[in-house]
Amino acid sequence: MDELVKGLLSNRYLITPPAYFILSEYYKKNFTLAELIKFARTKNTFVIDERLAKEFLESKGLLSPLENFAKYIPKASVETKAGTSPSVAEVPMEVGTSEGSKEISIESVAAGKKTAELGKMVEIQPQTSDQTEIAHEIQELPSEKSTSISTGEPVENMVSETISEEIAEEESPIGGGESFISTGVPSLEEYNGAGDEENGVKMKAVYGDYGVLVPLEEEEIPAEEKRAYSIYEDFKVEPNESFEFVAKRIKSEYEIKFDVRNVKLKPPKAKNANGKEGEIVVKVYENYFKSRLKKLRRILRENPEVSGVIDIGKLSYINPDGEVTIIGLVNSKRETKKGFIFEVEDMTGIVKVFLGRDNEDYKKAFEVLPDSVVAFRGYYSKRGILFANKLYLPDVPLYKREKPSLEEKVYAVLISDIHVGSTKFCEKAFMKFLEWLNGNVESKEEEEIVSRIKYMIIAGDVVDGIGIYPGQYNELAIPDIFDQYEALANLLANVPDHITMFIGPGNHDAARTALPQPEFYREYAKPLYDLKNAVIISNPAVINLHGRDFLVVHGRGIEDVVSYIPGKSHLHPVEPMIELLKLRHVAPTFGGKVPIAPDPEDLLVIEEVPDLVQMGHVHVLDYQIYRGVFLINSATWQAQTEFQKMVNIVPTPARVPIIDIETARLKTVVDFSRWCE
Ligand code: D5M
Ligand code: FE
Ligand code: ZN
Repeated sequence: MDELVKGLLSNRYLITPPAYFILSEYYKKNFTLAELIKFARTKNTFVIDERLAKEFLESKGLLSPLENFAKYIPKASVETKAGTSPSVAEVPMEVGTSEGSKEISIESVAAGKKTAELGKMVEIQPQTSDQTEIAHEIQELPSEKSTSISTGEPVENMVSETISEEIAEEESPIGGGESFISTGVPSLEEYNGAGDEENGVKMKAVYGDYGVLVPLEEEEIPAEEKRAYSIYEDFKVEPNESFEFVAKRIKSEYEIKFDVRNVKLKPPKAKNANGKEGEIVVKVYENYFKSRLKKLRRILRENPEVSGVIDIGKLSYINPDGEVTIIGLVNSKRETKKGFIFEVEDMTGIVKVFLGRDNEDYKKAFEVLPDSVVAFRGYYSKRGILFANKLYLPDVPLYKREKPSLEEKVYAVLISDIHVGSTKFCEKAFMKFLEWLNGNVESKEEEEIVSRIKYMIIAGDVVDGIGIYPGQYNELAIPDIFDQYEALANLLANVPDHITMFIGPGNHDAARTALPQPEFYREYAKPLYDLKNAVIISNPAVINLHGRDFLVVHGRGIEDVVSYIPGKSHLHPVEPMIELLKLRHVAPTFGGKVPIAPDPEDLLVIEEVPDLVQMGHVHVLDYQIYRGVFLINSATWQAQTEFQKMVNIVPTPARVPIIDIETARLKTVVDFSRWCE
C-alpha cells in the first residue's frame, strides 16, 4: 500500500495524509500510479491533496461528489506490526481507521539488493506486472518522463537532492522562492534515522508529512528510460574562430537598478494579539494602495501644470469660486450621455468627478484605467461633485535629458517568449540565432552588429510551462517543467561568454503568478541560475546599461489596456505599452485579468522615466518612440498555437531587435523567421 506514496515520491509528487487514506483503498484495484500522475498534471500540481484525490476518484467514477468521507478522517494512533523495530515504531504517525484499519508493514529488502548496486541493478531487475503496467503507461504518456524516471537515479539520491534544495530555499533571504512544494519531504536526519535492520538487512524508510513510513525497496524503481524528446544536450555551436568580437574588449558596464528582490518589504502587523486575519488582509491592501498613491502623487506633482493640489477631504472647506486640483486613485469610471463620471479617492476622502463630453480632455478619459492614479482640475460644487475641466495622467516629461555619448558602439539583443518545450517553439530558428551570435553571419553588416553585441535581455515566458491554458498539454514537446528549463539552459549555454544575459520570468514560467514576479523558482529553474553569463532578474526590473535605463517587463498589463481602452489591440502592442507608460504603472488594474500581489509597497509603479521599455507577452514585434522613450515589444520564438488561433492572435516569431545602447534606439531587426514554419 505504501507503494503509492513511494511511487509518487520517486516521480517528485507529494501526497498529503488525508489524500493517501482516500486513495490507498482503490490503488491498483481501480487506478494506476500513472493515471493519478496524469490527473495531477492536468491540474498543474505536484501535491496530491484531499481535494485532488476526491476529484480524481470522482473522475474515475469511484465516488459520487456527495459521498461522505468521514470514515477517512485519520486519527492520531500508531499501529505497527509486531517485529518492526522500535526506532521505526517510535516515529509518530497517523493511520486510517475503521474498515480494515491500515497497518504499516515494512517488508525487508531482499539480501543482495544493496543501495550501492542499485544503479546497475535496476536495468536487469525483472519488472513485476504492475511495474510493467506503469512503465507501459508512462511510455504512452509523455508527461511521465520526468527527470527522475529517465535518469534512473536511485530514489534515495533524488530525495536528498530535493531536500537540500529545499533547505537552500528556506535559507535564501529572497522572497521569491515561495513554492507550493515545500512540505511533505522529511528532513535528512529524519530520513536517515528511519532506517533500521530487519533480518540482518539494512532497511531504509522515509517518514514525512504523509503520515506513513515508506520503505525504500530499491528494486521497484522504474528502469531507466530514455526521453522521447530532445532537451538539446548535444546541441553545441561551433564558434567562428576567425571572427573578431569587438564586444570582448568593451568593458562591461551594467547595474541592476531595480529588482523586486532587493526591496525590503515590511509585513503588516496586527494591532494586537486579537487582530483577526481578515483585518490583516484589509490592511495589506490598504498599504498597497497607499504606496501606489504616494508614488504616483510625487510623479504628478512634478508636472508644473498640476498646481494647487488639495486633499479630497478638504474640498468642502474651500471657496467655491476657485479652481482646485485633486490627485487620487480612480475607483471607478462610467461613461454617461453627458460625459464621464469618476469616483476618485485619496487618503482623506472620496469624491465624484464629472468630465463633460465637450471638454478638451474628454478623449484622455478613455486612457484612465481602473485603479490608476490621475489628477483633475476643476470646480467643486456644493452638490459634492468636482466638475473637471482638466485631466492629467502621470505621463512622462515632453523632453528627454541627453545622455553623454559612448566611446564605442555597443549593442544589446532583446528577446522574450522563447516558450521552450512547446511544439510550436521555433527551435531551428533559435539555433540559427545562436549560431549567428557565435559569428556565423551572412554579411559585413551583420558582422559589425554581431561583433558588438554585449548584452541579451530575455523578458519572460522563457519556457512554455505546464498547464498554463486549457489544451496546452497537447502542444507540449517537453511535458516536464524541469526538462524545459534544462533544455533552455542547454540552448543558452551556446550564447558566447562575453554576452551577459539578463533573464526574467513571465506568466508561463515557474514563478509567482501574481505581479510582481520576484524570480524563477530555484528548484525548477536551477539550470538557468547555473549559467555563468546569466543574471536572473525580476519582473519588472530596471537594468542600467552604460548609463541607459532599460525597463524590462513581461507585459501582462497590456491585456488590461486592451480590454479597457477602445481601439487598443494585441496587434499593435506598443500602443497599449505607451498607455501603461503614461499611467506610469506596468499593471494598474486590480481584479482584472492580471493578478497583483498586495505587497505593502507597489513595485509596479514606473518611478523613473526609462530610456527604453521592453515588454513581451503578446508575441508581436512592435516599437515606437514616445516622448523620448523607446518602447519595444520583443515578440517571440513560438509559432501560432491552437489557442492563439482561437483568439485570433497572429504572432511574429523569430525577429530579433538589436538595440544601439548609446541611443537606446533600434539599430536593426534580424529576421530568422524563415527557419520557423
Ligand atoms: O501570451 C500569448 C498571447 O496570448 C498574448 O497575446 C496574450 C494572449 N493570451 C494569453 N492568455 C490568454 C487568455 N486567457 N485569453 C486571451 N488571450 C490570452 P502567453 O503569455 O505567451 O500565453
Ligand atoms: Fe508568451
Ligand atoms: Zn506571456
